[in-house]
Amino acid sequence: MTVQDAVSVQALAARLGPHFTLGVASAAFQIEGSLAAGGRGPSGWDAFAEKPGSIMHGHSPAIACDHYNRTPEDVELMRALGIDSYRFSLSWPRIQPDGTGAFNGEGLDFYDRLIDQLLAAGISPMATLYHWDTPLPLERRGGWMNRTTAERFAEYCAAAGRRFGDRVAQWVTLNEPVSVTLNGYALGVHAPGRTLLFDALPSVHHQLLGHGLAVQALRAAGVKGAVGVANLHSPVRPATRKFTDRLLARVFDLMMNRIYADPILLGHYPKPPLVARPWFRSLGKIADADLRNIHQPLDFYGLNYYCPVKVATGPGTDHSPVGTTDAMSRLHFHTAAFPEYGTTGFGWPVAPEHLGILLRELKDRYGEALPPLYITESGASFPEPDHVSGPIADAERISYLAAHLGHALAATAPGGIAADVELLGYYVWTLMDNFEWAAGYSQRFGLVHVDFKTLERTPKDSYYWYQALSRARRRGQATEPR
Ligand code: IFM
Repeated sequence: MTVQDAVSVQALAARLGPHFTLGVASAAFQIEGSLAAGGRGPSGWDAFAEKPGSIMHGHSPAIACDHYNRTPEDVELMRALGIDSYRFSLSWPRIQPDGTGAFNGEGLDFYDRLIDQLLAAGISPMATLYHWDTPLPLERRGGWMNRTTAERFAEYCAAAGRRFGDRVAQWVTLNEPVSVTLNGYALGVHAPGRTLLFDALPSVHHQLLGHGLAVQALRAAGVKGAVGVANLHSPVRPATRKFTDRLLARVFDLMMNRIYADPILLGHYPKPPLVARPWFRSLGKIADADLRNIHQPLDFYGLNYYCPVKVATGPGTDHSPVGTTDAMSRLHFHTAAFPEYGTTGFGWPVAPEHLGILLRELKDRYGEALPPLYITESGASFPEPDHVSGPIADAERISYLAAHLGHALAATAPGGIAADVELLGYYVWTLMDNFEWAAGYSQRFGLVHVDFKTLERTPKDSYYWYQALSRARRRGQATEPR
């Protein structure tokens, strides 16, 4: 760690309240491997990943980080890291292989062990119920395009609540429904690989309904923990002041952010600008009863933030290494670069100040309806070698994390631009390098390097930086006058 990093650690630690949660986040499909072991059923992602050309370099998720077999080692890495909380996801097809009917004892046992190991290590479990691995039999029946998936999801959540509800501190129903709809059903770059464009909108409504039914199912199961959701929010900016750029930016903001947050927090869908209404036709007429189900009181709101998005008129290319699809070229708009910012390995702009601005925007939009908030994901990939013989000097990641956490704290501190937002914690995406969906193993987001040949874990400098932050905070608390 450089002198500068050590200074940033002390400065940041001094600004963390005594109850502020520091955590790391992950997802089952990205780390577990053992896809056919322990009675797990296949998911839509298993099938998608087998299709030639769907995953960069033909990488396979079959082993990933082998976390299923290396859980104690990974929990020990987290204990030594000094985090308060670990956000992981339960794999639906590991718990209920067909997505309906019988539950899989071995799958339930696996998560029992994980949760117990976390608690023994002094780490509080935050469990996400859905991080994109829909059981394949349900995906074959239309997945989230089929309304009954929402009901199946709530049944599985009830079972998870009954089994783990005595020990899980926070429950996240869905992770980033926007990524599922946009990448999976609209553009086809993620599972299930459908290219429905605006006709994918029913998958929004059914996921939201699944969320609302799951919240009720968890509470009916008597879970002790807090219940929330994790939405990806990307502040949207028009490429120019031109009327069409501004109009399309409004439409994109609606598709990216508001169509998920508004029904959950306000109980209604946002109204598209008049000229764009035909694009939203496939959402259909929404029953009031559905909106009531979706609009459940939440204990917290999970915010995943990576970068802002710039929108420009006309079809074009996107800026991720996953590439452009034919579907994108049929749209009336495209995302454009932010030349003023540096970029991550994914080509995403590094714009930490937008996190503060976003927190302000959320409070302006939702006011009292915005629950206390966790940043449930924040992190960056940078090009790093596949094989290492010692810690990686990942200064860019340290400065990314320090800047994002710093901006979030500054914005929510007294006198900050979002001082009225109650910020409860920050989860780094992610503990260790893992299977980054369609980008395979090409994007390394971890605090810990994983050699995907040997599966050896090597903490990076950023791991030691986050560890120092956690320790400095604890030291500060110990000397704080009561
Ligand atoms: O890896 C993903 C994660 O699964 C969901 N949020 C964004 C991350 C980085 O792309």
